[in-house]
Amino acid sequence: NKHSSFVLWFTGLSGSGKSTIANLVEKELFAKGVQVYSLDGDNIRAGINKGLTFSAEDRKENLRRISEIAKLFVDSGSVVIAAFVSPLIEDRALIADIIGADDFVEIYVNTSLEECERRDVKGLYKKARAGEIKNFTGISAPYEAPVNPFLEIKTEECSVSEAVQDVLANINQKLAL
Ligand code: GGZ
Repeated sequence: NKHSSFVLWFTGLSGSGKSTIANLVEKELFAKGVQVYSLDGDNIRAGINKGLTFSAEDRKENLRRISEIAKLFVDSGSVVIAAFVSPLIEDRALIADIIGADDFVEIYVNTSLEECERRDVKGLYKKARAGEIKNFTGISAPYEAPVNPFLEIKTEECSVSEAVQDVLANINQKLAL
């Protein structure tokens, strides 16, 4: 099953739903016979990027390394799914530069801070508010929304499966060689 390769890059706040949507997109693509590989915080920050903090400098390095890895997978013919907060416009420009603008497909998972904090799936916002986590995106560190993403998903206005279908429908053309 031949298809073009590129990086689907999900950016958004902690708890915005990036991983949920990304994981389901991966599953759907795999079922279609697409060679797909996911990079996320769990396999990256626990491994190769162990030791990096959430300072602006370390986030940039985190994202730079991830981009280099993503590029290798693209070179090997995979569609790469990457779900990272990646909060700064400047850092996402670096990511696009490393991967190549044509292969960098930016998906903005737009969930309001209020909603992320209301969900607080991992209890991190509560800790951030209490000052137990510093440099927390949205609370004590910035999140800069993409200005012109390939796709924006407003999770407060659609279901998870609608979000997944939206992504799939929009990359269909890109998949064709
Ligand atoms: C933001 C943090 C922080 C701080 C820990 N700020 O919801 P999660 O838990 O699973 O996703 C967040 C994840 C963010 O890691 P990334 O590698 O995606 O960030 S970046 O792209 O900015 O480098 C959250 C958890 O790690 N987490 N501390 N201070 N998110």
